[in-house]
Amino acid sequence: MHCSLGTDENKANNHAWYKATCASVQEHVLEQLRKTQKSHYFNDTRAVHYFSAEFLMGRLMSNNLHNLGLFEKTKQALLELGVNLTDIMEEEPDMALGNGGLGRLAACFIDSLATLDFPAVGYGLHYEHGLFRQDIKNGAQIERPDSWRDYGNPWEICRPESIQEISLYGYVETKYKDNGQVQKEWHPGMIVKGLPWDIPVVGYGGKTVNVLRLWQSQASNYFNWDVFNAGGYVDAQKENVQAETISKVLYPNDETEAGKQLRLIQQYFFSACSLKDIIRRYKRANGDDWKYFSEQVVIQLNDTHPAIAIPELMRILIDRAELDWDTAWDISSKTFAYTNHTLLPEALEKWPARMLEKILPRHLEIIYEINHRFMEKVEAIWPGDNQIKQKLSIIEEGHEKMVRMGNLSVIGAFAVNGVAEIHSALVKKNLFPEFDQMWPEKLTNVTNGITPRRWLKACNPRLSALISEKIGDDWPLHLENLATLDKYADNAKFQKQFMKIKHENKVDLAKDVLALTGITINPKAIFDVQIKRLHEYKRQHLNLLHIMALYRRLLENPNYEMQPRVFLFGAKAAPGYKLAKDIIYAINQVAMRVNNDHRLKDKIKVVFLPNYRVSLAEKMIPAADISEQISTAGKEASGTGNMKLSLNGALTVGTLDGANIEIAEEVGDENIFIFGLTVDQVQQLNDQGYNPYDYYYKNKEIKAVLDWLDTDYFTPDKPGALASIKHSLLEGGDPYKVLADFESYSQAQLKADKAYADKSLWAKMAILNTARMGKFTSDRSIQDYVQKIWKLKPCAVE
Ligand code: GP0
Repeated sequence: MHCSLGTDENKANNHAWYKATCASVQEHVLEQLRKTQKSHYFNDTRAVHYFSAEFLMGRLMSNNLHNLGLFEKTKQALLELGVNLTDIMEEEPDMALGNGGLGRLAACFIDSLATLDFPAVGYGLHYEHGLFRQDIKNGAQIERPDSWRDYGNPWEICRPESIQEISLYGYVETKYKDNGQVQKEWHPGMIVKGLPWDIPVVGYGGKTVNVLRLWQSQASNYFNWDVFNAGGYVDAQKENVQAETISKVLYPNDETEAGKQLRLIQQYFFSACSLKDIIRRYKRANGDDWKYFSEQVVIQLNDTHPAIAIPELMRILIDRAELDWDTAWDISSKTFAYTNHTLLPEALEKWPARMLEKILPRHLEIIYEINHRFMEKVEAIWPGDNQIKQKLSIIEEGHEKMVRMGNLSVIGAFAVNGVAEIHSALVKKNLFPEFDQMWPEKLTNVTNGITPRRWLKACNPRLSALISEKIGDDWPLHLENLATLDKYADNAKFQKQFMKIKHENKVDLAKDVLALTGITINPKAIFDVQIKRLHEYKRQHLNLLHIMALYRRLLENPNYEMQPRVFLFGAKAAPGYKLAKDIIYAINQVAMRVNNDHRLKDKIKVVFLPNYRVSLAEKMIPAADISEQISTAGKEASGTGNMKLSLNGALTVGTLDGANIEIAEEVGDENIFIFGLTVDQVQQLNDQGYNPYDYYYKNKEIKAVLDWLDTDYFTPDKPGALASIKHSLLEGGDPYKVLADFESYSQAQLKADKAYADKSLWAKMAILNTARMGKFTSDRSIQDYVQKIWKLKPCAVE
């Protein structure tokens, strides 16, 4: 505090204490960072470079303290100074540089990479504004800018010595060398500087500290008279993007592509800066010899967002290093691997060829060449089959020519993985079957995971202490050891301890809920939690319809038997996603009515917690009894919240989708409430022609709750304000089969209700969930990547 803030403990507020604590922790972090870099350098290690447009890091203080093994010491030290660590941790803003699952997965992965001592660098964008802050006004979502760096970020280090420059716009000149060979030269119209910020990533145990390197864009004073004279500059100006705007803001769309130029520029900007950074490091060790590049470097593309790195590396190898195409392709295609995160067609990125031509003219040429050569391969396998060519081509011909980044990624990568068994199977079967046929080894699965350091040890200290008391304290590194808890599942004393902790966590959350919303909830009620981005396929509206059905049952029969239940939601909607926002509004309107209806005697409460984010998840997850994982089968690639909740002893009510299937395999069918159509049944229903009206007319309850939405019962001043939901489920065709799954969902909920009434049974089930989640540590995911794809060796750090 004295040395870095120039302030005094007598006048320090919580924020100053927070900053001072960071500064003293950072000393330890940086010492290990230095040792790690030295060790990687001297051992000349192969490293993975995780390219991701998103890293949803959340807060770092608690995580760094736990991983350094300094949490208790720091807590004590501060206590002696009269300061409460938990309070000052609340001063830290979340690093919300991501939308949801994809970005949080990247954060869990770099934690595991450091923990397992693998040489790894995370590469991404240093957004000035992360995911928007969500306020709720009169029930509706309002977006406010997120300003996570307003008071500085004590963890990050600016590295002006490693600035990179990247090019945009302009034109390509064709030249002929003396030997008659063609040489291409890109004359850019604009040059942008990339300034790297390093966030140290502390492995558990505090040995390896890797870095997450995030690029901030800056203007350069470059003005290209060449391009101007050739008429290209005017073009570039027309679409000119101020350099500083490139890293200004994270696109707030989860799983949809806006097709915006700035987004493409963001993708190219961070991919190109990162590649240059990698190549600079490689050359320092290997000079101009490219022979060892793909032995030293593997690049993982987190979705197609950084796929433009493929033609960028090809450009560097051909135009700059002057390698021939085959040599360049051999290097490039041994360097990249690609993770697919979704089958939703609206999330598969495509860029208009015209846009690429304007912004990255040379890259478009290279993409055409990659495609041309690939089409020859296709012709050799399927001679004369134009349909297959059309399907596999990187270029989609239509009234507007599009570049398909998914196809480019599969063609340009040596490995492609889905994120859960079922998802990977569907990637092979439905998304890329011909690619699978061409390269039977290329497509594979790596089931997602979560870091148990953040998602159990740090966020649930009570349960962590109990577990350590029973099975020792190496479970954060060996999560499979949780299986030892199995033998306590029937132990009455352990059940009591386990459920007492759950209760205390619920009491804590109830306080937060009161402070945040003014709603009083009863910690004895079932805490039923659905936390994830708001999306039709995730079906928060199925949950809502069921809540309304329960409400109706209670009104019709005041003696209707059920355990008191608190339904807790946390979800942000993309600002332009109208129906998603309508669903948030509906949840809040139903909440208002239900929470104030004294006839219900608090049997149901509904709470929508505003501004769901990592730090709020850390409070909700330890307090959850029920985990809602209710996506339409086939739509949720994996899910990762499902793993966090189950690990903390919540029971899943879920469909056979994504990683739920593997969770069910682990915990056993008797410890999970599975419902709904399977992937195959959804397919059948679609084939035979799905008609949501069948369910509407057949099931009285469905009809009643849908019709209820049309009235003014929940929106007294505005009749019909909730009608869009009903509309989407009837005239809209109910694309996500909400009505088809309603009855089975309702049954599963009834089962859960009955199970909760049996305290000992519930405790047993909850314990078995925690005990059987070992598979879902991100350490296992990383080991899978290392064995199947990255082929890394750990590198010990002093
Ligand atoms: C998938 F395609 N996911 C996308 C995307 O654009 N954003 C995103 O967050 C998610 C999946 O929906 C997931 O199923 C998955 O677990 C996660 O990526 C990580 O693989 C939601 O948790």
